[in-house]
Amino acid sequence: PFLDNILSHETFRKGEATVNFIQNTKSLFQIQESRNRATKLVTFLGDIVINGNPDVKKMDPTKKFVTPIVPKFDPVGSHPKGTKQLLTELGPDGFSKWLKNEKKIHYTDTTMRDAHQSLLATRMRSYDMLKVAEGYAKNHPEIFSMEVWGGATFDVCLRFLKENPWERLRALRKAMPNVLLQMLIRGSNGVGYKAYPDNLISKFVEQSWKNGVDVFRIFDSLNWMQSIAPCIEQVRTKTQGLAEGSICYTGDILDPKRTKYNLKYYIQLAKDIENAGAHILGIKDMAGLLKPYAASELITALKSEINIPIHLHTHDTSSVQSATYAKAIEAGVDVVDVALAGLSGLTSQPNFNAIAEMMRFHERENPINISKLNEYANYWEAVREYYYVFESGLKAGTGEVYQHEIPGGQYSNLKPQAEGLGLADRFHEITKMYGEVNELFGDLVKVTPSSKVVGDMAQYLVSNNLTIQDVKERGESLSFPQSVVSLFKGELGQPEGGFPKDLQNAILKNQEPFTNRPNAHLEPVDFEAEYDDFVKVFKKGMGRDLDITDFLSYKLYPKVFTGAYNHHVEYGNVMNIPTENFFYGMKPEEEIIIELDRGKTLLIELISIGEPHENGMVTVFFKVNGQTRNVEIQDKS
Ligand code: 3PY
Ligand code: ZN
Repeated sequence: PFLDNILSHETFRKGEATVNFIQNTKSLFQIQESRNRATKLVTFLGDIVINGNPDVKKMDPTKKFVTPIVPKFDPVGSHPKGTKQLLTELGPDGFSKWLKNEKKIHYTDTTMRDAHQSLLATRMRSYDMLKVAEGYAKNHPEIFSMEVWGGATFDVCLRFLKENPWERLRALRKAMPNVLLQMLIRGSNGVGYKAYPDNLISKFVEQSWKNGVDVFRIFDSLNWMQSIAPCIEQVRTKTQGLAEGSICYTGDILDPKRTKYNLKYYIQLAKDIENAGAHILGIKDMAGLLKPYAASELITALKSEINIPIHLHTHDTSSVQSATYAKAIEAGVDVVDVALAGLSGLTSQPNFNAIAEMMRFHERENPINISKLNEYANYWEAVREYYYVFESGLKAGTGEVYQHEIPGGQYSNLKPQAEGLGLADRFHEITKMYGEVNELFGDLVKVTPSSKVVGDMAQYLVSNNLTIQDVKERGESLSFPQSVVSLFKGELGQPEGGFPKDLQNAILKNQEPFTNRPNAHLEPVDFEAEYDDFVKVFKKGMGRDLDITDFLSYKLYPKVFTGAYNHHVEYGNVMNIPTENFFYGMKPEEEIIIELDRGKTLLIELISIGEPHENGMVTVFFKVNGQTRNVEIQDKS
């Protein structure tokens, strides 16, 4: 094994080992640990070969993949200076002023967060991001920010991908030290679906900054300032990053009949956000409802009413959102969110490559190397195929979005959820019901987590063959989904105009709602005592020291964290397994390379699969760095 460690070491393989190579390379001596890690990984692969990945419900055995081509970059030279260095130089307030004075249009690239959240049910693995992160940051230092973290990615990393989201963040930070890294945070709901204690969110913000986040896009799912303002304050006091307080856009300001969310409402909210100390105003059009001419009005009005730069986010569900960007850019918006072509459009963001082309020769052009940008788009197009089982099936833009108002990030999740409930062929009934439930609830802002509640209610009604009329007539006798009860109790905060009273009484039965901050009802976390207990319980199986970020994952998602931990104990760190093999296993005689640590790789070959034994166990034969390694796998079929 010692020789094996030497022979497989990158330095040795490249012929770069000098006299002191053995003496200076500690990892060569970690024989037992490497062996254990290798055994765990082949056990994982063996399990996928025999039982499949539990996250993959239905696959196409004839599916073929092409190898994604990583665009060329200089691996040795340093990263050109970018917005990250500018933030360090100017500080957050100075940076905000600089951005406001910029004439050029700026771009946030959402490929590594919202794009795959909205097209592929958030399943993009770090492996595929890290292959291109360094090169992308070196080739495109003019990008304003990379949205890489937060939203649903935190939960999905742990729950389905069995990755540590903090490890992803740190790795991306290292690969992209020159551009701002951005995250999405749901105000008091953090990266979860409910309110958390203030001191937990505060610690989470601080650690997010320490581990790599620069731009915090902060929103509340009901546009409630009492959830947005404390989070802006936490970013201002605990970090040197940028607080991007955000309006969630819903409805249609051009429709004279929809008076609740009108231009006046948004201007007031923007002023409140500016007054709360935001460095940037975000406009988060999560469902893609901001039509081009509405964008002209909204951005023009906001530009004259507030003094901080404006950052616009949309989803192209209807397919007209590039026109929205054109109008917003004319009206003076400072930054727009785009996704690389291969992962753009429909429920994702508008196409970066096409928008960059659209802006060529315009007075606000921000020159970008478009041919290189196209190479990256092609990379993502090929990578996307690995995730075909998570596609939502939407093939063309839909005008129905203006009726149901489903956020892009929810749309791609609603379909598998409906399938899980046996309602696949009633999907359009669900989307229609979603719009009707929204009306019943008094026209809410719908974005995580309020959107999930509306979705839960729509699915509940459709699956029980109930109508809105049934709820109105005999709501008292129905037992509503837990998330609906919690919303009407005030656990996600207060909506504009309050909840419809009769409905609230019918849903809550005898429970009393509250109208102050949900956090006021939550005990603060006792970090000192709880952290020590956490370490005692979880340290043993991790094979590394635990830190505060692990504890935060645990506090935000106790069950999900525990599941990921158990997976880690059994299979080790699966982050570096190639995506094709992670989801679909290996074929006999296939050889793959997995990097354990920098410079330490495993060459794994699947030799053959044995016949099942009587006890249901199957022997899977592998070769690891040339040596035979067999694992016994329980056949769960
Ligand atoms: C999230 O909260 O995850 C969103 O992307 C909302 O649009
Ligand atoms: Zn979004």
